[in-house]
Amino acid sequence: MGSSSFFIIFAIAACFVPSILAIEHLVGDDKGWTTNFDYQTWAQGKEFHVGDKLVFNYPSQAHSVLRISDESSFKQCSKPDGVLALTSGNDVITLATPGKKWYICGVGKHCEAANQKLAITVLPQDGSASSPSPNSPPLSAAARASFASVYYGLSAFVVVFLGVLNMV
Ligand SMILES: [Cu+2]
Repeated sequence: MGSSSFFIIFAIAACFVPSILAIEHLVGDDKGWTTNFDYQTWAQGKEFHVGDKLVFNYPSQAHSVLRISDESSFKQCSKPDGVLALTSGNDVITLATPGKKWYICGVGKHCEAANQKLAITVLPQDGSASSPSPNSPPLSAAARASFASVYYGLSAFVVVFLGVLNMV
């Protein structure tokens, strides 16, 4: 019992390790997703990589998150038909592809009148070397790689440990 509960705890812990591979960017930090906040300044100096997550926090009903696919719609705050609105109040978007990404609030005139809009550029997963930034990134490519190897090392350990348990 003692060793199997240890194994379960260890396995659960190993499952959470991949979460440190990607960075979660809390949009607006403690202000969250709201009106009259300068999201362009917020995004400056941050590096967004494929695999990272954007977290939009706001009181549900008060705002929404619309993913906009082109810059002119973003500038005009136009809401193209068929765009999926996220409305949970804790919307997590995983950045799946590199390139420019645009997000606006779809409630009322929050985008037009209160600047509730965010544009970011997503870099490739290991792209920090190809686009050097004067600001040091929060987590370097080397650190990401070492986290990855630690994770795979732990996974291998779990597999071996499971095998030992089966033999007992
Ligand atoms: Cu809003």
